[in-house]
Amino acid sequence: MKEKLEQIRAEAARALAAAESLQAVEDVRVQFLGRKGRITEVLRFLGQAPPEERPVLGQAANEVKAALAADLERRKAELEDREARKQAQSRRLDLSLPGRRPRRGHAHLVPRVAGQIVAIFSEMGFQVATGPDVETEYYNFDSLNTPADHPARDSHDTFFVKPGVVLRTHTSPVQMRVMEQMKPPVAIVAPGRVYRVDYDASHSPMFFQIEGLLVDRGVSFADLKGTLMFFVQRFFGPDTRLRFRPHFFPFTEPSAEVDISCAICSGVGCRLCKNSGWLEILGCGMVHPEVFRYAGYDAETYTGFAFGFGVDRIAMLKHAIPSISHLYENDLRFLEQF
Ligand code: 2U9
Repeated sequence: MKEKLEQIRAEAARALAAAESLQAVEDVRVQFLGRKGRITEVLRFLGQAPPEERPVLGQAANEVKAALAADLERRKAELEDREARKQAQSRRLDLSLPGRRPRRGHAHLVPRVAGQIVAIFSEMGFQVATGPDVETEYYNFDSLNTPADHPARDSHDTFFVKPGVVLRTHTSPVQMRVMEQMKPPVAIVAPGRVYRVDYDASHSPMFFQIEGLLVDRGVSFADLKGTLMFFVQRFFGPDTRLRFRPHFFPFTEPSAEVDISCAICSGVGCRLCKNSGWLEILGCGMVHPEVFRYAGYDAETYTGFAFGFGVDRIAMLKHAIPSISHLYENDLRFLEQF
């Protein structure tokens, strides 16, 4: 029986040395010290040994049991230590590795062009004004002399949030709010998003506008022309020509649409200008006296001009972009070109 114990101990030592995981160590424990384990089995036969040998054998069996338990603990600690080292090794900071370069973004074409336009008007002394995208019908239409039955007020053209409240269809309400707050002279540009129920190659339901307003004593249509000429030649180049065509807007009188000589062919005729030599870029006019009345300005004392353009359209003309959807589909292969 003693030899048997020695043999079991040797076997257990071999099994333990081969155990490469905590689970394998546990398996060895069950195999030798478990309820049906090899040592337990030996102890069960202790009763059959001659009585004088029993204390010696019992002690020997207990010693083997204790030694095996200690071996198991040691092996377990060894494996745990090895695992911890491996983990630490894999997390070690390698200062020789090349740094990861963060991908740098850049401003989207539309706000960038908006910034360039605003900068040109700032040079002329215009201040920047902003206002809410969600507007009352009063500020978006009524105060701008747009009659209740005007087609633009239809739900086919304007997004209604609830009765009397719309997504602004132009940034004109910003100028109206500024006029309510301050007396002339006023010289402001209002950049911002606007919304219209419209969707094709040249219209998006949301687009970016910049409008301008200048009010003072003695402001004339000539001042409007000079201001727009300065802007256009700065933005599109010094040889750019301007053409005013009579038009109608409820908030200005007289009103005009403005064309520039084609930025691509300089007026010779090309695909961009549909062979006309001209590109329509903005609308403008002298502020309607009725609009002054809503603002609380005396139309006998003050005159003013206003203008408005779509930044998207200007960006498209400058870079010969064929469809407005390119600007808002967020395809980086397109956006990264600018
Ligand atoms: C006030 C008084 C007058 C702003 C103006 C236009 C002409 C114009 C369009 C150009 C292309 C809008 O983006 S677009 O569709 N705008 O033609 N806007 S005059 O007139 C104002 C604004 C505010 C108080």
